[in-house]
Amino acid sequence: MKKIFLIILTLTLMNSLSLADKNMKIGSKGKMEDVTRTIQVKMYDNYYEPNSFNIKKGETIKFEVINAGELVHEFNIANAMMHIKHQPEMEKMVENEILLGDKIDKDKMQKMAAMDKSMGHSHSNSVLLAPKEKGILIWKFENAVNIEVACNVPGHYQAGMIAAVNLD
Ligand SMILES: [Cu+2]
Repeated sequence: MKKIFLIILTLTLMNSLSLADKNMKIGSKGKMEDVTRTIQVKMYDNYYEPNSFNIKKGETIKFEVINAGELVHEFNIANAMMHIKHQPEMEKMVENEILLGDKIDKDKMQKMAAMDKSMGHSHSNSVLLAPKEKGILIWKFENAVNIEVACNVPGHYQAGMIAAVNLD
């Protein structure tokens, strides 16, 4: 009897976990004409300035991101689970010498991306910048829950390169 109860409990837990996974919303790529606010962000080694964002649900924000550090950094909007899942892809970019400490080999990136799409690092929720580079990310925060801005360059997330996103 106890065993059956445990099996049911386990199945219920597994089911709610997979549901949670499906319901994890992060918002979506925004359109320029819907932008309600522009936020300037500076990336340093290894932190963001500002290091938290207060955003109203449904807002479309244009992030103007500049890498003011000496290392390559990423500005990625996702939930913690997605950040963790994205990290092996970044490690692979390091292994293939696309992603170097202080630069991105864009020629190699293009060549490798022709064979393996993930090596192109084209994600609508992320910008990857070499030192002194600038990038823009327009994001619509509709349905976004439990998200954070983070850098998935190997070691950076672990070093705390995470900015909180407070939604209300
Ligand atoms: Cu970084």
